[in-house]
Amino acid sequence: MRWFGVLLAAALVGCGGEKGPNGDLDGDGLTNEEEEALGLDPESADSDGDGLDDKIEIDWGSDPLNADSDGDGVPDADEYALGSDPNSEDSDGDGYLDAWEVAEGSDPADADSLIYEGGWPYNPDKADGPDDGVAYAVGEQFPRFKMKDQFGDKVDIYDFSGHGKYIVLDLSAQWCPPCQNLAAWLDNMNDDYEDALPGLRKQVRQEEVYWITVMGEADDGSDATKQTATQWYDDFPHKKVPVLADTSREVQAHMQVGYWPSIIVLNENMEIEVLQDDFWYDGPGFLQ
Ligand SMILES: [Ca+2]
Ligand SMILES: [Ca+2]
Ligand SMILES: [Ca+2]
Ligand SMILES: [Ca+2]
Repeated sequence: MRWFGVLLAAALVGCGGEKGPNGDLDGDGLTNEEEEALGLDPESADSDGDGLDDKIEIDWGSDPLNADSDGDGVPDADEYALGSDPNSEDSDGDGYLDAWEVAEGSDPADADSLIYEGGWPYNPDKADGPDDGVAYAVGEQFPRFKMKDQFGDKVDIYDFSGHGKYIVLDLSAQWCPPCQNLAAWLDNMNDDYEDALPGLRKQVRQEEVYWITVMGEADDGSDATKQTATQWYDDFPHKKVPVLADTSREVQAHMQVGYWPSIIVLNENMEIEVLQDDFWYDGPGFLQ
């Protein structure tokens, strides 16, 4: 009966130990049988080589055979470290995609951490614009200004490009009554401009048109500051309108402001479509 004993020992090694179905060749916590059923590599604890062991990915819900489960450009290992959802492009549902938040330094797993506190649009593929000093004429591209808004965020106006929307730039002074009336109309506090600009404020509210207010001067005529933007927002708390402070009067110089408010309409490529005169005297033709 000696031969039988040898066979039995061989069978035990074959069915048990590290190589058997219940074994764990790569020591990752998943049995070889489980790995085979899932199509994983039983000899590699990290089948897709993304830095996360198979068992961790199974428990967490990411795809152990894809280094970027949701294909959003943020690798699973990074999503794990960030605490974001490996199966959602916008983990916290705040409207800013994970990849954008990682690029801009906000927290993709915290809906209170935003690229722009105001929730302004963002364009990850925005082109470079010209510097200040370009011609101020219909068809010319508007310069790429960055200014602080009412929340203290530095806003790149080119983030409003590429969304298929017109952008109304309204350069106002805090002390100027027509500017205040315009802001009040925009925020539904009066109807002063409804005949001249029918339907426009509704389009702004529905984000079919972007409206950006640029504060050119404070209430005493001095340079606008971040405080000027904050005070304007306190007076006219429109949720869709960024209020930017033109602290060094760059935009004012560029727009060659002759009176307040001054208006420019840009298309999605940041080209000037409408100048002030068209806007006020012919109505907002760009809406039709
Ligand atoms: Ca294993
Ligand atoms: Ca992995
Ligand atoms: Ca991802
Ligand atoms: Ca987000």
